Amino acid sequence: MICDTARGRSVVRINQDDALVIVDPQNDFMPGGALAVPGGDEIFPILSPLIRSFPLVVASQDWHPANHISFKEQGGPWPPHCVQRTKGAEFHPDLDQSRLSIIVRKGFDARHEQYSCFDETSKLSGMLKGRGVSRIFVVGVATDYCVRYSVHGALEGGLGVFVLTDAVRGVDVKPGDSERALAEMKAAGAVLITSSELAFL
Ligand code: VGL
Ligand code: ZN
Repeated sequence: MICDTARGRSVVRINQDDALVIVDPQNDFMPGGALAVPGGDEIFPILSPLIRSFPLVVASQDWHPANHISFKEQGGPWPPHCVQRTKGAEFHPDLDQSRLSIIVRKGFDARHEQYSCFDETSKLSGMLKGRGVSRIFVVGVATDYCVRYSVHGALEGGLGVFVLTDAVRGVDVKPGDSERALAEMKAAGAVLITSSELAFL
């Protein structure tokens, strides 16, 4: 990790090979939505300055057909959410979309759950590495599902992965799921930091 010290605290200096990856910042995952993540919308004020500062900004979008296998009426664990072309699937109005360079949709195959935006179908690791990206900084929802699986996918894809712990929120179906997910990401090689530890040129 490239660290240096400014006023006695250690910082990670963001450079041209870094990308911000915003996982599923969609209406249905925010308070009032179909699969609301507690405090999900608290991430947006933290994201705004990051979106303006990172050289490359990527967002993923859960994008399900109405008969997706993860929905309760199909035997899955979740209420219907992020159905293609509905309001709930749209990015939340507090997300600054002006600097989004890549949008990755996932979960569009009715028969397969797809929590990771870095799996073999999305080819996102290869696309980012092809653009010279070596490190990604992950934010978004939900810590214990799509953030978790995306982080593991990106590590497997050979990217350096940082998770900004103040800018992720989880569902916590079981209390502590998000904390456990973060510990597991760290054990797998992700670096857990907060947005206040980032420094921009
Ligand atoms: C997610 C549950 C179902 C997520 C997506 O974005 O974490 N969670 N679909
Ligand atoms: Zn989903």
